[in-house]
Amino acid sequence: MEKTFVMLKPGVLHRRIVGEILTRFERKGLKIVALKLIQLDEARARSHYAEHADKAFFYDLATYIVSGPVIACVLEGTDAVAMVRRLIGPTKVQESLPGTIRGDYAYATQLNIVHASDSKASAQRELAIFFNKDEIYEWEDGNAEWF
Ligand code: 3AN
Repeated sequence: MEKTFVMLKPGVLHRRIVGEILTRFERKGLKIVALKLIQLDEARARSHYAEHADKAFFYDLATYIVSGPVIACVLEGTDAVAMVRRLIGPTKVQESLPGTIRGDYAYATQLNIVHASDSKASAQRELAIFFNKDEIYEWEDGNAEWF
């Protein structure tokens, strides 16, 4: 079992589609082990996107991500990092195919709806920015064998 970090960006709340997006992950069989609504401050936003600090789009990205609350989430499943990346689709909206979350819901790369960790190491780093250990629940899954 592997954990990955997912964040629904502010536009998801504005568009009232939190449930729709979470449903995509649940339907696939991923298990929610942590979930919260949170307003990021600048420090946490910078920490989360630290690898992009020198990019041209960093200011706009950091401004957008603190513009309203986000939904932070830890999902668990076999190969969860790669599975979630497949479900959300590529970063660039021109490359995200219909059927993926970005392909279905995002029109601009800057506002590409969701963030998901791109490696196991990123997942560990990112989930620790958003959650304390006691906010991640190792609950027994009655459907575990089915998945
Ligand atoms: P991903 O979110 O798919 O892991 P990253 O980590 O390369 O992609 O980029 C982080 C975020 O920065 C993206 N989700 C997107 O909002 C924004 N971003 C990435 N590339 C661009 C770009 N070329 N122009 C504008 N925004 C971008």
